[in-house]
Amino acid sequence: MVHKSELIRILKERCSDLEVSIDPALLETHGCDWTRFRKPRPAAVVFPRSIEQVAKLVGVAAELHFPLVPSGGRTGLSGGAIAGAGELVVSFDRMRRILDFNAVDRSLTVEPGVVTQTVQEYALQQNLYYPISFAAEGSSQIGGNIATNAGGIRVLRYGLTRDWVAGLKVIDGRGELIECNSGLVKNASGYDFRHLFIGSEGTLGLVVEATLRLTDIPPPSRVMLLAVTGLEAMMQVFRSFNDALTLTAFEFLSDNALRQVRQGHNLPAPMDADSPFYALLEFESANEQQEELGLQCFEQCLDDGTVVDGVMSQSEAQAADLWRYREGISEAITPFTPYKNDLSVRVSAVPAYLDGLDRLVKTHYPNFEVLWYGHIGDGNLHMNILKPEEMTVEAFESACGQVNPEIFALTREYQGSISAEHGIGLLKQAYLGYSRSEVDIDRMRAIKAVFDPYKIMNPGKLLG
Ligand code: 2HG
Ligand code: ZN
Repeated sequence: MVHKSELIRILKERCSDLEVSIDPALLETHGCDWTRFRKPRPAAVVFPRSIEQVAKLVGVAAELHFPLVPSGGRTGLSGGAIAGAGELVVSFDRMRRILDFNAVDRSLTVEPGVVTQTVQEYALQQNLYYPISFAAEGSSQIGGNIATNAGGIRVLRYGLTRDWVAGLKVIDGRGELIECNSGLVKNASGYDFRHLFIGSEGTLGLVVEATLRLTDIPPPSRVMLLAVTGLEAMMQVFRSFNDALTLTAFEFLSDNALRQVRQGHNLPAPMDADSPFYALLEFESANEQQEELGLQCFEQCLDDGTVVDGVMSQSEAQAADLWRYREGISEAITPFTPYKNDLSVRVSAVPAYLDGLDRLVKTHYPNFEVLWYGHIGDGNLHMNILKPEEMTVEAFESACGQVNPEIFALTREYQGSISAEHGIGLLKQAYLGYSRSEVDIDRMRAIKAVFDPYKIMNPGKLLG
């Protein structure tokens, strides 16, 4: 690897119109994501403004075998955007244009640095809807969403980012432009590279343009927050609502997660009763019958004892207030440097799996506070362990990591995933073998060699 001063000299010479920064404050902010377990140490940050600039830059990096770390909204939680070993960070902050809207195709073509919420708002202005939604949508960028196949709160109704990408332009590790699918609905002409790049965490190439699908604006919805008596009960509640109505979200949180979110954001108690778990659900309610059905389900749950209390939104503002109890958790616990696991199993396996996890956690972490929340309606559970104030980050990470083999072995027993939606990145890299076989990992390496022969695309992430 050439020295960073030499790299900068070459970049200035060969990519003269490229913005290059070595401002220490910028290296600090742009050299990492939301994870706090690794220190950023990038050589420099570059801000390309066009596909041509990206292609040229990657071409030079390929020649020099100089590692690149793509950087979007930096809201990731697995260290996928950490430049901890002197890499060059490629930020997409200057590629934020909406390039095209096509009303007939119902598609939107954007540069990778466009913020997720901007896409949602633009779609609404066109009387259409972009359904991918999650707490970090106000800062996360589309390129990063694609690189991690972002999920979020409405996956059970609308699927993942993958389902909304109709076309992609990518610069691979040679600096060559790859055009995938051109916005087509049908295309049976062989391997669809688009799906290799989605979820590849920047290890195969850099997303430089995306064509997203849009859909109809959904009917009005209602949000309920319910006090649920246990996990078996949680799944029964899910079943009753899911059978009777069109659910757009079914989330859960543990009692201590509720306590933390209330403290962190100064929120009032949402209801009188206390419960070990709470469900936050959202259902389409286009007419009075559907609302009535929702209330009937609620009463049924009260009768059969699965739910002891609950509230339902009567307006959009109330719905947003209820969502804060769930979406505000991650931010509220950030000061505790939480150790995160992002797990998934099939929905039907959730109660038994969570029960097993809970037992492991109680045995191994009796002195740590462990919070549960997540997208239980699609089988995705977020486990957060809070760092005791007196403990160093290093000692805490190591203590948490010691139990990971047991947690992940249990996950494997259920044929689940050690990363549901946050990606493998740097922090879960050592554990990939719990979700993917050796042969699979070799296959992934072989694919990487095709698109990234010089090993410059986010090295060390995902595959190690
Ligand atoms: C969420 O669902 C995010 O709130 C963050 O995916 C999860 O903080 C986490 O562990
Ligand atoms: Zn999540």
